[in-house]
Amino acid sequence: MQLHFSPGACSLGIHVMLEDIGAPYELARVDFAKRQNFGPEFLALNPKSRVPTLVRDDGSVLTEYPAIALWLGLSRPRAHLLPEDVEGRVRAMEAVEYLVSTVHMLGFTRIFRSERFAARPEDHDWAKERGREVVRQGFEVIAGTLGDKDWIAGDYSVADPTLFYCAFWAHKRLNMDCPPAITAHYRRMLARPAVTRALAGEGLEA
Ligand SMILES: N[C@@H](CCC(=O)N[C@@H](CS)C(=O)NCC(=O)O)C(=O)O
Repeated sequence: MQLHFSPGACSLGIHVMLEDIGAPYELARVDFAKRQNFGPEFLALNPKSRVPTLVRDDGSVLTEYPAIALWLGLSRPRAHLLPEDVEGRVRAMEAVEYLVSTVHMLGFTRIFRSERFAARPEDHDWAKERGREVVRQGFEVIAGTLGDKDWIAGDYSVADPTLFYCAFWAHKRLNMDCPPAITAHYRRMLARPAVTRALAGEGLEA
């Protein structure tokens, strides 16, 4: 497998899952500053210009974070990245979907890429504040799901590295105050060797 990633992007969550699985994989860095994700080589792989992009061992390409997470969980059952039961599986994917499509795409993206949400520079602060509201609300929802559990779906699952990349952005990039359950989950993730290896592999500090 080959993971196309950008350091510290949402691909970090998939990177952690690959480390959890422990099967061989390669990393292919996509340099956003050089707009490599809009270059012909990358577009031939993923016309959506996005990471994570996963090239599987048969050469086929899988895109969209939730689909990649689901495929990794289903195709590597021995890694236990999805709960055994149907209810546990859909709950794990419910959290993945919410974190990626709402907390990330409608929250963090408003903060990091305000120009995509407000054309006029004078409106960028408004877009960023709205993004922070979405993230705050999203973290409250996920903190409620966590309750006093260690992991979102009961056992550790693909939902946890997904919350991790969001919490990494909140703690390391934005210095945001997060609900205690989110910060405790973030610390639990940082204590996992797979997370240490993924961060090191991207040249990031915990
Ligand atoms: N819907 C995609 C979104 C992924 C996404 O937005 N990735 C960001 C990095 S966190 C990206 O590739 N951004 C490049 C860009 O916006 O130009 C997914 O679920 O994988």
